[in-house]
Amino acid sequence: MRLSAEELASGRLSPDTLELAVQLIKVNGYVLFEEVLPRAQVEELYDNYVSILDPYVEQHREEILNPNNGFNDGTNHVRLYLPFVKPFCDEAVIANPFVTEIVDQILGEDCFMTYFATNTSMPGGKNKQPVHADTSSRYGDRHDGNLPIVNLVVNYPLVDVTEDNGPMEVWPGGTHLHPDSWYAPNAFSKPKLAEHMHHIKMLMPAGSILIRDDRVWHRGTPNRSDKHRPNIALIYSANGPRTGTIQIPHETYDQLSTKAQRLLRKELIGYPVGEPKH
Ligand SMILES: O=C(O)CCC(=O)C(=O)O
Repeated sequence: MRLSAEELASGRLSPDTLELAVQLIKVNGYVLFEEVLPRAQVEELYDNYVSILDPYVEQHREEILNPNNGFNDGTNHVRLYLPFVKPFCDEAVIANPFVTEIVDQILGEDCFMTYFATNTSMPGGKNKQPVHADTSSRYGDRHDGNLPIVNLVVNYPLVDVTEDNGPMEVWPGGTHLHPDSWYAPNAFSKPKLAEHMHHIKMLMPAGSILIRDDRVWHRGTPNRSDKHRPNIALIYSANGPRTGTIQIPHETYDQLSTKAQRLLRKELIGYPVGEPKH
């Protein structure tokens, strides 16, 4: 959906949009707000990201494109954790008000931000990833009941995502609503089922915001263009036991908004910025 000019100008969702977005995530597994971040900001994010990604991939090519890992085998997909520095840790990315309004409603205002990374479909891939959910079950094979949403993944595409440059494919409408045991390793093969199920290509303009339940089945696809297709990937998680992983120097943390500080309160505050890693 597209946010109205008033919503974009005020940085607030109207009550109707907020309710619709929350219901769409609950029922369909995701909501997409098209083209929210300004182009200039997205281009700055893209240029800075590529200046980290390219040398990193050059140095770690063999580990990243490991043929024993189905997520990378011939897919030319890489997951890279981001250093907590500008422009990546901008408030519009980590505590975007359109996101936090929704996240707070679904996960509660005491939720955390727990993941600060990217997924990139690099040019030259040949294979699609196996269909998967981004979560494993909480209780393994022992729990056949449904659980509430615990994690929301937020993606910001840094280029226009088209048919050609490796759009994520998504199985909406119910793959996030299974009993907990369906996300455990012994569950019936998702790739086998998915072949016979309805799915969509997540085409979206640069700077869009995709918010999805981490249980929604999806997969990365090969990028047939000559330019990287990166998505920033953040995760917001409901309150619970948490050992932080994101390294944030004190000076950086002190300059964040109260909201961002609250979201990141369990992370590694006072640590030096982490190196990029896959
Ligand atoms: O950004 C994408 O294309 C999705 C990639 C993905 O699901 C993964 O690498 O696990």
